[in-house]
Amino acid sequence: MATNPTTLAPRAAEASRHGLDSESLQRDVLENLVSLQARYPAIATPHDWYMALAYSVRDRLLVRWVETVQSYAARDVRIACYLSAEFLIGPQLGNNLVNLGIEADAREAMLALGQDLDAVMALEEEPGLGNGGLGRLAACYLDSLATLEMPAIGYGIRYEFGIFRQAIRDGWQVEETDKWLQKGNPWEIVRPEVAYYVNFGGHTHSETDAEGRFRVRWIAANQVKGVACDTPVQGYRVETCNTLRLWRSEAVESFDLADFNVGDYYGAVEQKVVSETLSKVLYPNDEPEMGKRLRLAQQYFFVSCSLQDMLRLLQQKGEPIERFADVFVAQLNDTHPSIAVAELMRLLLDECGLQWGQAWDITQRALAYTNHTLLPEALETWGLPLFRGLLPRPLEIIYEINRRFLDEVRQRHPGDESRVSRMSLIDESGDRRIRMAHLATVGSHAINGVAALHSTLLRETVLRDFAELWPERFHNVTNGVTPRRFLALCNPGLARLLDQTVGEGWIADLTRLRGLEAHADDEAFQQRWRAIKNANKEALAKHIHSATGVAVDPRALFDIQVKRIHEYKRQHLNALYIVALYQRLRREPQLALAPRCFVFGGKAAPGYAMAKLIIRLINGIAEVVNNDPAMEGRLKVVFFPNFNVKSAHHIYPAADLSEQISTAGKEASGTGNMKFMMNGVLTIGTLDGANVEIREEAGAENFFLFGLHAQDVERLQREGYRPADHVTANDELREALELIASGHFLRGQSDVFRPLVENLTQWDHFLALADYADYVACQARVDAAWQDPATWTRMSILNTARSGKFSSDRAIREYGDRIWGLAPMK
Ligand code: H53
Repeated sequence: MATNPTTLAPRAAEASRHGLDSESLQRDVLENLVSLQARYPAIATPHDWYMALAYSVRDRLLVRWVETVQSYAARDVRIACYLSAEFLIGPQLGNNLVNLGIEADAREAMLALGQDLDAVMALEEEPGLGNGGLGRLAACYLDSLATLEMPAIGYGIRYEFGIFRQAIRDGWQVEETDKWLQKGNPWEIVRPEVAYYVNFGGHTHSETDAEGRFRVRWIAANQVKGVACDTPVQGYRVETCNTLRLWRSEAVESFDLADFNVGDYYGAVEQKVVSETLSKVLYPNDEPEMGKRLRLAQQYFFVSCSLQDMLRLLQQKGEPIERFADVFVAQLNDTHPSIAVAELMRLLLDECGLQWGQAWDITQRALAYTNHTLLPEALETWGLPLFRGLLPRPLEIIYEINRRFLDEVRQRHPGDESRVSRMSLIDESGDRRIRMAHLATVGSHAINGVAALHSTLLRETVLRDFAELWPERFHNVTNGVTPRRFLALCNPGLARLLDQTVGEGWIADLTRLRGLEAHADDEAFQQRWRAIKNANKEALAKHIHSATGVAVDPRALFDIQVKRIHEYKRQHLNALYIVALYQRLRREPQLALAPRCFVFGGKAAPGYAMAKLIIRLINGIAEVVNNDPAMEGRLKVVFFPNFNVKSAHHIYPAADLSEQISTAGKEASGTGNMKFMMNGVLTIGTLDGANVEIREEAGAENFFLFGLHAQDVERLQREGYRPADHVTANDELREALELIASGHFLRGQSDVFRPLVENLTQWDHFLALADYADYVACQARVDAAWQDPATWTRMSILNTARSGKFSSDRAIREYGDRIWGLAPMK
């Protein structure tokens, strides 16, 4: 794609194509320092140098970007639109350098200017426009779409404040606002001319138009304007540069006017503030459904802007409305954009004048839905009064979709009213609520889960009735992560060794890492492998020291659990084991136990008290263990604050052991597990999410497996689970729980951790105690393997070698084949 020299006049293309060599970069950085930052080298701050370099790199993206956009407009291609409330894209500079293939040139250019590229890159503020896995997945997929040269646009929200910054004070999580835009964002291009109006509130009015056709008009109480803010997404060493288009909300001037005319100036300003609030802040979406009006408004806002943008692009291409689904396919990333089903119908019916049947056909062909969770508390539903107040016209359309859909169900299953009420888009069991997963499913031609196990469970549980009705619509696409960011960029030492061993092609074809298998037992190769890991561990040790003040020994086993803090992810299971180890070492100082450094990282949703308590517990354990001379440095515990994409770059490459210990059946996929694996990290894990496939690929002998299977979990919970039995049966566990409850890890305050201990011993919703003994036994196998470096290194090499499946390139190819009807252009 995007190589057509006729799309720009050849001379213009030539002139705008900045050189990729170090001299031209150096020249441009100096020029930008003056012309954009108004500085000269002697007084330039490090941040000025960052901006000057970032703009120089951006210029190199722009010509590819413009050509890519032109070629999509001109050619008969289907465009994949990825609709997501979150894009956790991470720092951009390093990734763009890697994808343009100019990292070495940039390093040389900056050196010639007296600057260190790594130090300059470290200054970049990351856009935290996502909570965790789902948002980061969207970013990996954009990288792969561009790399595979597939026509694609990412659509989302340009939050002014992204995910909060996590500080740790007295061991507790404290949330601080994320002012990522404070110093400007060199990667963003605002397009005030690309703007759409979005209705809220008011009522609807039916009328018959001049041609005698029945039409519905939505008389809104309020309108908000969405303005496009674009970020280029450069593919790896290709000419394609796709677009991430995020919507920023603004006030609609004409709406203020009415108030202004009657003298209500302050009322008009207030309206403006409300409109601009819409894209102000990212919600922590992994909290149980919170019924926030603003959150629903955000979802509708970005979905409506995106669909209107697609209609405009269709028109620009000179295509008739009937061709909408031939030109576009929109992937709904979880239910957050699922209002697209009603909104596309509304646009086609009310704005384009299509009949229901035709509009419905287009909608279903254009939409596809990815489910990312089975947890009942995380499945979105909206109460009817809230929904009706904000979106009266979409609600009418949802009622009509539901009426027609339930007629179909009744025809297939006459008399089965319990099935009808289970499948209805409206949950009538309590206060009436709209089930967004049902809406997304009914409105889509394809529905997928994100790992093999999760897709199976999705078909068997949450969407069972739907899978019975339309089995052909259900798919699995196991998640993937980009090897550009999570290997090439963040682990340059290993990347160099991979280049030398299997050739550079691995970055765009990760299956080539299989070539490493031949070297897994080679002693000299193993030594190089270990040297790289050790260097990464030393680097992480420095980051840990500067972030927490804790000194850790890089020779210890780095045992790492980084992910959102949640009971189902079971950081507390890990913590219980550490307490048990601590007690063992206190009792038996001579115990032959390899030195370990446990590292935790991750944010707790601000309203999730139990998750915050788990953070406090980890910090409490860290304080006691790290300061106990009896541990002789054999045990260290660290909570690394503010885990984000930037710190992840240092963490994945430095780990020895990856903790993937969620209750089986609860983690849809996980993607951190894949990032660790690529970096040669061994997994201790349950048969949950993508762990199942990681183990299959790595080989059972290269994976530390423990724990109940998903069916056991389900059965145990159905039949009645009694956590106290496990406490009685296991003295070490009982003592660990008692020590925590006693306040030992909180300077003697015995009341603080009590709720956690009581929760575990009475309910233990996620079966941490049921899996405890097996986890401990498995950790003993880890210890034994670690004590034999040749065995460990072999396992590590084989994990990297067999990680090819988990490239997001593979996942995107599968979406292209199975769901979008879209092939890579390469
Ligand atoms: O999505 C990831 C999965 C992970 C799952 C996560 C996720 C969110 O980050 C947010 C909401 C949601 O429903 C699911 O928990 O297992 O790997 C990407 O698919």
